[in-house]
Amino acid sequence: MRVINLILVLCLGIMAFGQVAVAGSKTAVIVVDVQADFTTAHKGSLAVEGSDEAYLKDVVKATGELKAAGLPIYATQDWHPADHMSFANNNKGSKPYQLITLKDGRKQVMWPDHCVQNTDGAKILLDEAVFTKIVQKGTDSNFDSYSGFKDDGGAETAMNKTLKEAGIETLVVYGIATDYCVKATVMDGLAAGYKIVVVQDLCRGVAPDTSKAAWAEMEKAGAVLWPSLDLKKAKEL
Ligand code: VGL
Ligand code: ZN
Repeated sequence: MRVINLILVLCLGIMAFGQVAVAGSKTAVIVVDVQADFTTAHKGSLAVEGSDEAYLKDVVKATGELKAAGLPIYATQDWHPADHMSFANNNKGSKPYQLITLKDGRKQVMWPDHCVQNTDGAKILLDEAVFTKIVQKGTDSNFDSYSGFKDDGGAETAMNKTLKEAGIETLVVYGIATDYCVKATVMDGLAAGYKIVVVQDLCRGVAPDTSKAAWAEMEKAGAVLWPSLDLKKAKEL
């Protein structure tokens, strides 16, 4: 073989390897439940401390930067029917934020009515054009679903199938609430085999003690906690 041909073959080989290397390291972002009812900025019914305009601005900015870096962006959306079992109003004698025991023995926190389907409170507070897909959860009146992957009855959302079909192996996760939906989504994502980075300053929690415990639980299960977004590192995941 002439030297020039050999060089050509080598170059093509290196280019092909480069393609494979890029395609093999697929990372996606999941923005968890950044919805009006969870924010103080929108006077939400279940407003989480510190979910003000400045927080939303940071989330929008970070999400835009990650998208510009080529990462597909997914969202979860809490999307309850009005008769949902997690609402204190639908459980006689219960009060919001109270922990009750259900008839089948499961524990369930009672919540104010929130994220009712097709209401302003359920709206995601980012331009929906940024998302490759929005995965709705908590749609079954009989089961809560903090996790974006499956509800408390074990029914899977579209999340795992969608990510698998897209060849996603690594997830960057942030949103609301640290101690409920962020934690549950991260734990189920790890169990499903994804490598997960959680960006702490882009998360807000319902309560400080449960949020602190949630960070420890996620880290123990294998999640990597980043205090803030490092765009350069995110591109290299
Ligand atoms: C959530 C409570 C009830 C959350 C959803 O997004 O963390 N918390 N439903
Ligand atoms: Zn909910």
